[in-house]
Amino acid sequence: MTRHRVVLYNPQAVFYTLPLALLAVGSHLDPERYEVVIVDARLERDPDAALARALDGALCLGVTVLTGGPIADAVRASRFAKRRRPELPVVWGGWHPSLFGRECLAEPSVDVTVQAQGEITFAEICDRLAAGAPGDTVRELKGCAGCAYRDAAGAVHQNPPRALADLNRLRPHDYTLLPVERYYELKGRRQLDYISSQGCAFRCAFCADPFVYERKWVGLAPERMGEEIGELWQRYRFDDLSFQDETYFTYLPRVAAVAEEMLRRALPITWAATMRADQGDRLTEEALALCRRSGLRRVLIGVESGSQEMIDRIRKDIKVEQVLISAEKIRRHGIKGIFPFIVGFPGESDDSVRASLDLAKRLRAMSPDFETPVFYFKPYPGSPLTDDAVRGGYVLPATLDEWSRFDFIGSSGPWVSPEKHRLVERFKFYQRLAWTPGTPWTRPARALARWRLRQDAYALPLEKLVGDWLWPQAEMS
Ligand code: B12
Ligand code: SF4
Repeated sequence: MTRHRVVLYNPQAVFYTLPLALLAVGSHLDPERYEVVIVDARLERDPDAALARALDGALCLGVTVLTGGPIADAVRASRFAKRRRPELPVVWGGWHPSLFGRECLAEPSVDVTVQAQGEITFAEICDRLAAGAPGDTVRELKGCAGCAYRDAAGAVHQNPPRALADLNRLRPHDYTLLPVERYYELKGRRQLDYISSQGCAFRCAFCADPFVYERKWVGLAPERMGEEIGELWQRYRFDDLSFQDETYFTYLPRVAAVAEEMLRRALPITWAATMRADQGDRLTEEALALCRRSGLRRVLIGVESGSQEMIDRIRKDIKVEQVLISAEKIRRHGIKGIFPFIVGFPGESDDSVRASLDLAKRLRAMSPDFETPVFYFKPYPGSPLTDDAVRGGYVLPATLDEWSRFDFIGSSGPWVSPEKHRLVERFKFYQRLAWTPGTPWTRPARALARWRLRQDAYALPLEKLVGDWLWPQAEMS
């Protein structure tokens, strides 16, 4: 039987999380029929040369695309592939093509876009491409659920969506498709990324997940996770496992069962995952202790706002008290916490921003192991808040080129006045200075920063001017 080569491309970026999306779609292809080659531009000195080598004789190219910066390299790589092999079908999947499946097809180098969960859709696309006549292939995608495509005459077709499949029916992720040790080197630690669920049952109004996965959630069974994690540890000897699930603590009995699976195998690892404040509140002391014993070292709990009114407006469906209860619980168990906040929601009052900074202060002071990054609201597409902003006159990018410049990490949207921006930036600086361990020389500056935070006194920020001058690239959060 001919084995077709399928090339998967991860665009350039400045972070080194394993390309789990490509691992997922690549692993689900039948290895008897397909040879999967993953080209991760983050690992290549010359990504074009690596892509050119891989594309020779390939059946198709798949590219994973997040909204923002990665789009530019995704377009560049797709055009490069088309220049070399004009007849080669180029398939885009991931969050941006899930939100803008038809619009992405305005780019001539993209033939097909996949929406939401990609494994089964991509396998069907590859099967159809492998069965079709060369050069005639893209027309064969009529009726293939979960994708949109451009036919040979240039017309765009959107096929019906595909139902979310139970992850336990999909093939296990084949990490041998990746040079895992290279990622360890780049991360500077033996940390393995792993995903155990897809989708999310909640409805936060700033998030695209409810739109893309329609508030559905699917997760791997604990027994399968125990087996996979055990085997992965035997092969890759990682020290830390990073769960990339949207909300890992969704089903608490599953979380406890996975912890038991890890303990049963006596894996010498730590792990980190995401938790909602309501889930932390419901989690029993015994279950948390079990997680801790199995290696839980850190949870990320999205707080978003310190104002209950704003929390309700963004439909986070948590209570401020639940944040504090969860924080106190994890502190008692010696677990680290990251509590991200978002300020600058459209129409957000000064009082609401103050309430967020106050809660961030309170959490930060609870434990040296707590971090409280503060981000500005970004109207990422696919969320009700973004739709409201657009109705209110906010103009979203229209082309892929504009979308590729849509990362406003570190900058604020139009809903933050210059005064508010100044206040938040000063607050972030003094929080960092106050709680980051330093040398004896910086002790007076740290004491002054704590005093400033207690008094909310951020005028004449001389320390910040010096800090910005010395470390112009300091962390943006
Ligand atoms: C790890 C992660 C990161 C990492 C690295 C991202 C990376 N490229 O690897 C870091 C920390 C750097 C990061 C940064 C950011 N992230 Co992030 N991140 C994630 C996270 C937690 C996991 C991604 C993952 O590996 N998923 C596992 C895989 C299996 O799922 P998947 O990506 O959805 O892939 C499936 C389908 O999409 C599809 N598919 C995907 N690619 C392809 C390709 C082909 C060819 C096919 C056929 C199918 C296909 O099939 C896959 C299997 O079903 C997701 C949430 C999540 N759980 O997905 C958020 C998420 C992707 N991040 C998001 C955001 C908003 C950000 C940030 C802007 C900052 C922030 N405040 O969080 C930045 C900047 C991103 C950027 N523009 O560069 C959003 C994306 C929104 C969007 N429109 O793109 C998500 C969805 C979180 C959310 N709910 O809002 N992120
Ligand atoms: S922010 Fe988190 S909890 Fe809320 S809908 Fe998105 S993924 Fe779910």
